[in-house]
Amino acid sequence: MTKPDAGTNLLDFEPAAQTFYDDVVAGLSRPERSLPCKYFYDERGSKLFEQICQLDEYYLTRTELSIMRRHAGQMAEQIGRGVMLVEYGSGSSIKTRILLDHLADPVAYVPVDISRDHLQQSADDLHRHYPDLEVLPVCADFTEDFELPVSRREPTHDAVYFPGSTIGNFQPQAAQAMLRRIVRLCGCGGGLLIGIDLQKDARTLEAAYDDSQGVTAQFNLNLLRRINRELDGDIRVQDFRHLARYNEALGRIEIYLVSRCDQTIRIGDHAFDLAEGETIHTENSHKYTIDGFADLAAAAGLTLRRHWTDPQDRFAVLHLAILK
Ligand code: AVI
Repeated sequence: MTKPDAGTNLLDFEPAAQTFYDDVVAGLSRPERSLPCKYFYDERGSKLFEQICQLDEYYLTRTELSIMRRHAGQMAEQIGRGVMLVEYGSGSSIKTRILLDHLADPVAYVPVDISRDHLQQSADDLHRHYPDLEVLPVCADFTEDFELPVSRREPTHDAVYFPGSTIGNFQPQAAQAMLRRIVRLCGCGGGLLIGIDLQKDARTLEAAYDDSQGVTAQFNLNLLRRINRELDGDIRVQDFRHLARYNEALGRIEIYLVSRCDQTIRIGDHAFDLAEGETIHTENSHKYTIDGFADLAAAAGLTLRRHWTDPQDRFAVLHLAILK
């Protein structure tokens, strides 16, 4: 771990080498086969995700942005003066800038991301845009514990900004563990500003995750391409199709790869027999109610202070406080 001295020097927690192969073999060996969604984001996957964010059917990104544009002043007021703002994600987005433009005298901005190159580049961009703001990037996996850097000026408090409804990709228990980690990181007086996708009709949700241009299908199938390339796999990608369905009881979109035929796939030394119609579960995207999320957060030590939604109540941004 190296400590930064100034500017955008990177604080590096050297995340453990990813165990892509082990995770894939373990997931495909389960009776209900699955693959972790964190592996979607190789170079092509990240580009496809950017395309998804522009799709008509994928209302999430533009809706969150509209909420930020409309209410950033109130959000900044809630967060308070003299904050060290810690963002989960690399912070190159318009949303971050909208928030920073409204904050009163922020002491430092700390983007946290596992992708070192992307993080350094977006931190440098941000530093150019806000030359008076201390930018202290941290390369770390925010699903694990990490330490905050020391800023030149002492902040009055720390707050985490976690946009994009990424929390929805975690099972509620894991989401709660992450909220507890935020409470430990920021301590008393700290806060959290978080974007969550709200529960709604299955049709709107399923269209958002199975778009008419097939971009989300390509995003899902790209995981198989990545396995072939990086793990010496022989998977015939055309022998799988994308499936997205809303599980109303669990309040989540579930994404699967469905085998189009009986087949054997080989990955390194392992072989897996799949029957026609058999599924590999690749992602969950949980949809919350405001009250449901507030309860989850309360059990982790966070109190809902205020929230903002769009006129159709599709998406919400919540401010939660860590009480003394
Ligand atoms: C990153 N995450 C919030 C997206 C979501 O909506 O759950 C990932 C995604 N998967 C398919 N489309 C978008």
